[in-house]
Amino acid sequence: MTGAPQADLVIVANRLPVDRVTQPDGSVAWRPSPGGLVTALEPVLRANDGAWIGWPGSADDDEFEPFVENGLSLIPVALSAQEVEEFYEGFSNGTLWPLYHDVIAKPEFHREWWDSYVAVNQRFADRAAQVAAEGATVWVQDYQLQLVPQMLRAQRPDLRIGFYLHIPFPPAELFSQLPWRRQILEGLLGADLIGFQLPGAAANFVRLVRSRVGHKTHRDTIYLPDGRPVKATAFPISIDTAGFEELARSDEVAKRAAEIREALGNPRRIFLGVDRLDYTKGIYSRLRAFGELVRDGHLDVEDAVFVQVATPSRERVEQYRILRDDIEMLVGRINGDYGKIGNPAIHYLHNSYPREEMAAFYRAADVMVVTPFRDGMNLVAKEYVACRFDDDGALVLSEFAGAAQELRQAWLVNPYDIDGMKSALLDAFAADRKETSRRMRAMRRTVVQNDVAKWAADFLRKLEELPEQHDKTVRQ
Ligand code: GDG
Repeated sequence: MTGAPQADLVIVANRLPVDRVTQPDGSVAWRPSPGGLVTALEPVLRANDGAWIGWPGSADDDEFEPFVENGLSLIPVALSAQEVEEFYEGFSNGTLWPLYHDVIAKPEFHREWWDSYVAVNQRFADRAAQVAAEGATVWVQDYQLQLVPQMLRAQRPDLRIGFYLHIPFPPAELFSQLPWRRQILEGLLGADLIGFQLPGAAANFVRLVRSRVGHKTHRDTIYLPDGRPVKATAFPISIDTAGFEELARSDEVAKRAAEIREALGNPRRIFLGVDRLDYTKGIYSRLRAFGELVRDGHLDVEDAVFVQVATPSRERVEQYRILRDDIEMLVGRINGDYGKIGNPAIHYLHNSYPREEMAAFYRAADVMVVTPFRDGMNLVAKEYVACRFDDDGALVLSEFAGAAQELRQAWLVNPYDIDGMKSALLDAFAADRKETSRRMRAMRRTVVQNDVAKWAADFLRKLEELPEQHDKTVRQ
């Protein structure tokens, strides 16, 4: 393939870590879309002649040649408009996303979507096979690309292949609904190491492989008939803790946080929610709980405001449109019924913001409310903790977020229990500084010690440590 470098470390992800922007003069430029993953992987990619394969994010682009942006070697994979609809919005976000998140919304099963998923996974695998140097390490990311490990191994048995699932892996009772369950399990088994957020997800996977595919397993190891072992292990993801703290400590963010508090009328307590507008995140229920506290006189809109940042997401998928309407109707009702001039109960922002503004929100907020029905990890909870260098601030956290397994000192809630959420919100509202500090200090220790760089290093070390099996592999 023209222009493709040979890389010793290849990241394969649905999205490239850049967005394509068209300049006023019509020329194309790339704007970095920094996320935790790229921050964590940048140093290892640079140290290993690394490359990142992904979709640039707009449909029907011509196939771009590989390019170097900010020292990172980026390799675009193009999707047609139909593939965006069938592979991305369809199978990835209309089938797998709801199925893997406890069927909160009903997954749709369409054979054309599956066909598109197979075709796009094959394209990513082919590209990785061309780019990876002899004996290289390839790390495939997330639910959109679960067939890539097997497709890649079929072409390149010399590679070390890792896979990481950012979302939950469901129990057998749910996963088994999937008409293509066996193909997905076999797709993943092409990897040497499969990483999950939580031990329970890894256990779900191992159990399914044993019962559905019939391979022998022992603890976190699966033995394939050709003798190749596959490990399924938990690696809870994290954030760039030091980066967030540094941002939160800056004078600009301090000033902006004070401006936000002022603009909200300097209430006693600011509640904050920050989520992609997604039905897994429990936004509707949390706002309902808050609205009832105001209705019943437990909270007064002059003392307490709720700021909900709902970042636009998957807006062409119908369930997301319905959710947006429902939430906006609820916000309108609560503000209409209980707001006063200059004091709405809820400030609802359907928008996305720069990182600095997010840090200012985290600094300004007294009570962070994170109440997903199901979430692989939830980075927002960890980002809030990272920004609270003052050891203050309360976190209300769903026990169904992966983060709840580490952030035990949060006010843990069951998001299906509205009354339980109401009392947790009130407790967090009323908690004194001694109590919030005790809890926050403990959570900060966890997030400082376990950042995203450690997550990436742990995964890659484990992948490198696995015994060299490739030369023993009998190709069938
Ligand atoms: C998936 C899994 C898992 C949000 N709005 C803005 C903005 N954000 C940033 C947050 C945070 C990220 O987006 C969201 O991450 P989450 O972890 O909360 O949720 P998902 O998007 O569902 O992520 C999840 C994660 O993958 C990683 O493995 O934790 O369970 O579902 O970083 O800060 N960032 C900016 N402006 C916004 O308006 N700059």
